[in-house]
Amino acid sequence: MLDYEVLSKLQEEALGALQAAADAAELDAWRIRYLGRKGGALSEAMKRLAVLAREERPAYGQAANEVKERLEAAFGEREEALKSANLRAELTAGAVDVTLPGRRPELGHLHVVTQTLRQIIAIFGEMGFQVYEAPDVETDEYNFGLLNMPPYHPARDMWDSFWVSQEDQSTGSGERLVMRTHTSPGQIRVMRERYPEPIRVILPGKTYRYEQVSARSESQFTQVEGLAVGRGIRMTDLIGTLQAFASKMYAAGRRLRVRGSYFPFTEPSIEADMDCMLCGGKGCVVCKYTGWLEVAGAGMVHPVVLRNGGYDPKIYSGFAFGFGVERPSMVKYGIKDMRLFYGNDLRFVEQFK
Ligand code: FA5
Repeated sequence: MLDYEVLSKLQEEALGALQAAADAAELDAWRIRYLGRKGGALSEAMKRLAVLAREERPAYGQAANEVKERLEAAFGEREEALKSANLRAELTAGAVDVTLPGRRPELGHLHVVTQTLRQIIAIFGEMGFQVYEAPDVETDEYNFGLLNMPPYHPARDMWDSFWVSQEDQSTGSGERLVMRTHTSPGQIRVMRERYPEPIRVILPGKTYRYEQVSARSESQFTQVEGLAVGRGIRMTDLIGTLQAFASKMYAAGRRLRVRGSYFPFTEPSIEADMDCMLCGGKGCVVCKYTGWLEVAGAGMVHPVVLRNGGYDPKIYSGFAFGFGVERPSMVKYGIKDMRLFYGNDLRFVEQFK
């Protein structure tokens, strides 16, 4: 074979092998095999210079150099091409399709008791009742004393209480503090703030009782207190208000029953029951098999309480009521166990979106 033919054959073979090199390692192996200084195919071909006739050497040397330059240039191009192909592959593999629709994060929603509470507030709002908020932690005096239950009054036993501390740290008054057992202490706070104006307010909030938790009772529950004070307010205003509320809150035709009762801070006192929607009046665990659900305690504000609030009972009269929110929610949504409300079971909570 002629010397030049050896060179062109070498070039042809090397260029073919270069196209077959598919990654950096194969490319490097190619470089060593063809362009390596020691033992590389081109270096070996250069060695022929030594055996060629003197006049043939320049032309052969030039031809070998041209092959070398061509191979180096081809190597550079192949290296670039492989690098950009690799980069493209990496980008495609990790590609994010920004045109795909996103996943919606779960949105929170109001708890069923909060929803019911808001409906209650809206209904009383339409009847002209303002919302007044009173503290969750009360003094013994507000929770009991000013509501006509002096210390050691037997009626205090009606409410099993969570006592917080032996004394009011903020005032150092030495008074006992209690988690309010009902929203009624707010009555005194509103009267003392609003005197001598007429009052028509509701006081919603959490209440706390040291009680056995059951299907119909919780140790922490929500109450809505109502208070109206003015001149010439009567029992019929109270019953009418409760009836109007019941017919707006529940489907028309709901029955409301009023019976005499006792609360130290109202005189006379009543309790309002609603027919049990859960069993249709037949009797179930929630209505204690009576067919009726006790929904509210109420009455005409006791003269002692009016006086404690600053209103002269010879001039003013008033009515008050207090009811739980959980029990009406049970009636409205057919919930058979009060413990579900605060049991932290999302399967329950998410039914009321
Ligand atoms: C009272 O708490 C009085 N303060 C209500 C009142 C206000 C009477 C103004 C007169 C004038 P009673 O203890 O009955 O009353 O509670 C009122 C309502 O709270 C009950 O009818 C019931 O719906 C709800 N309730 C009472 N105890 C619980 C409990 N453990 N769990 C859930 N709801 C309760």
